[in-house]
Amino acid sequence: MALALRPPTPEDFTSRLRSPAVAARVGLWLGVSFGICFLTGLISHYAQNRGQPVAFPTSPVWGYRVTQGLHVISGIVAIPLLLVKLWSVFPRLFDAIPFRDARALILTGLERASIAVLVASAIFQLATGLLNTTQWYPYEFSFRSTHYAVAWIAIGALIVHIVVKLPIIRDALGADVDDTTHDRDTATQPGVMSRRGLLRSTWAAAGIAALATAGSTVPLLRNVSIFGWRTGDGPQGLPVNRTAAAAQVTMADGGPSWRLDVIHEGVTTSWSREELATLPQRTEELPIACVEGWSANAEWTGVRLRDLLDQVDAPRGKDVLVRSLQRRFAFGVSLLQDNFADDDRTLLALKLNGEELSLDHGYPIRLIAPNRPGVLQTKWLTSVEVL
Ligand SMILES: Nc1nc2c(c(=O)[nH]1)N[C@H]1C(S)=C(S)[C@@H](COP(=O)(O)O)O[C@H]1N2
Ligand SMILES: [Mo]
Repeated sequence: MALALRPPTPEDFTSRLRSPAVAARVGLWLGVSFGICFLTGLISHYAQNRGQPVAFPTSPVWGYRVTQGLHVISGIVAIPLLLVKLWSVFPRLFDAIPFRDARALILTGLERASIAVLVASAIFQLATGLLNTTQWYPYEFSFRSTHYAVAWIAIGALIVHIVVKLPIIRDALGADVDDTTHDRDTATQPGVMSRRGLLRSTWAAAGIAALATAGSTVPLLRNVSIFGWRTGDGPQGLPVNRTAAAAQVTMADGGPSWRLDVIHEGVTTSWSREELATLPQRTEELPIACVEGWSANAEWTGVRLRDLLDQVDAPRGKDVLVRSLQRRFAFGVSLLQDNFADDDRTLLALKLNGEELSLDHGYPIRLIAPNRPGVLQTKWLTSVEVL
């Protein structure tokens, strides 16, 4: 056989597996996972933005945990689906380009451009999302704003794609999997397996991907999820996201001279840990639901933020800003919209699962509020300011 150094042509792809019948079926579930990712991503973005016109709700306490878990699981499921989808349509990349027909050339160009945007943005979202769960940021841009912006591009390109392909999608989904009506002319040979076999393997791959990772957020799957990035464990029964060492906070920072400054109308009152411990201590079961794709429940004990605000006569309905001792990285401050500040379950925690809070979990004191992204559950507090 002569070795021809030329790009492939449609004649090189003869397998019947690569068909609209397969692409439409895998594409349907890929579309569903992207839809879930998009909606849950919007919720996460809304929850993290400051000063929302309609406040993000504080109930149910597990709400954000569920939407964030769904976001990560549907993103993981989308990875094998996207790979099979791209494989099934790959030969189309080498279709002849109608250079002689100006109108056809423009249409082909537009179609290819829209597919290029779709494929690029889909791969970008899944890749950056996956890197985010490993907490590896090998790029300069801000993850959140970029992942959010590209999400709109991806979902827009996806809608265009579905609208353009709707007739074929309808036909393909309405007919038997082995129907060949819309096959490419050169797809004439049986593949290495049946189309049904390929689909079954695809669903299995997606299911395994979900099971192997979902334990990071679904307690029942903790032992099954061999590739989970976080188990439910860690010091005091809860994983640590950023350690005190990484944030450059030491035990000395929270030593005897540590005070929590409570600032209201320009007046600062300072509270030692002992003084805070004399206020009524409340216990709440609340999750940490990390935007980086893990979550876990814990039992927190400490001072109700509202009780402390009452001590300085701060009225209800005010936003509150909390600041951390930490020297490096963002997340050192977070804003509680008034409904979070006034919620009875919002605590300044001194204890975790019955033990004195460890340094990595935010000693001397940390914020914990219901239905709140983990990234806003600020550790190592130094001040609480009524705005
Ligand atoms: N000051 C400060 N607080 C912080 C962080 C941080 O980097 N600095 N990380 C946040 C993130 S991303 C999460 S998920 C939770 C995790 O809390 P844990 O480490 O106690 O589990 O803390 C939050 N509080
Ligand atoms: Mo987080």
